[in-house]
Amino acid sequence: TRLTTDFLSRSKLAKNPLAKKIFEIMNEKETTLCLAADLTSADEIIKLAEIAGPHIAVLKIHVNIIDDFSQIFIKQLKSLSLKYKFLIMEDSKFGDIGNTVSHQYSKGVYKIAEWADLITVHPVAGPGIIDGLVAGLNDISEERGIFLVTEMSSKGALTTGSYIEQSLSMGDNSKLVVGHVCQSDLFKNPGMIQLTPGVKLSKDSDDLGQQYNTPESVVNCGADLAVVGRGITQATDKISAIIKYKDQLWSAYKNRLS
Ligand code: 5FU
Repeated sequence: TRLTTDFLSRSKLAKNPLAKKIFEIMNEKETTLCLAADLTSADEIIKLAEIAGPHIAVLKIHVNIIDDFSQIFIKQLKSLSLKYKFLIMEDSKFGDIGNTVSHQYSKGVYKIAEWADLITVHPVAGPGIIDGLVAGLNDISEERGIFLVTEMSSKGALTTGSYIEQSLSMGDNSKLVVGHVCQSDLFKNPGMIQLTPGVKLSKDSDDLGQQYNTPESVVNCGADLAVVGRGITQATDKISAIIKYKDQLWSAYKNRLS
């Protein structure tokens, strides 16, 4: 089954080339950590990426919270991603009709399609949203992948029942989809990746609806990649926090295999 198959074997079952690459990076660097660098200063993100780089598989940002976004920032981030071998995810959570998302993906100030290896997408608009994103990749030659936001981590999320079922089947029908953002073991396909946010060393919540589970419990609930944000960004000793999360996640993955 998906949860007991190792990443290297699963890399061979992935249909999307970037899904394959994520499995290979996790296997090689022995990390399933996706760092949510939710900082509003470009320099702060670059500084964090510089120390986290060797220990993460993916660096996730929200580009529209950065006060001083520039193409120089993108260049710096891109060069760190090559130096340390991690992928860049822009957590846009696209959610509009196909025509609109095709523009949001490739145009505007950010031109996300040009630099984000991975993006997130709400399936709420139906399969046309994926067609729109594919259209947005017209001029892009690099491999790209999307995660469908199938189940959210926050309290009272509306992502339940048949919404989840339909999101899973949207994922099965598109080669662009590398996996699902979700909280539980919802799918069987070992070539797809479960990305799970809401991870902290202790089970906890914030004041705005976020709900946290421990590294061990999210991995047992199927997480392949685990998203950690404030658990790291708000730690006084960031490198120790990074390594702590990385190690706990990796040993939980190893235990899951046996
Ligand atoms: F799709 C989702 C979700 O269901 N929950 C999330 O928390 C995405 N996220 C993102 O993961 C959120 O936008 C943050 O960037 C990150 C979690 O950050 P935290 O600081 O670890 O709570």
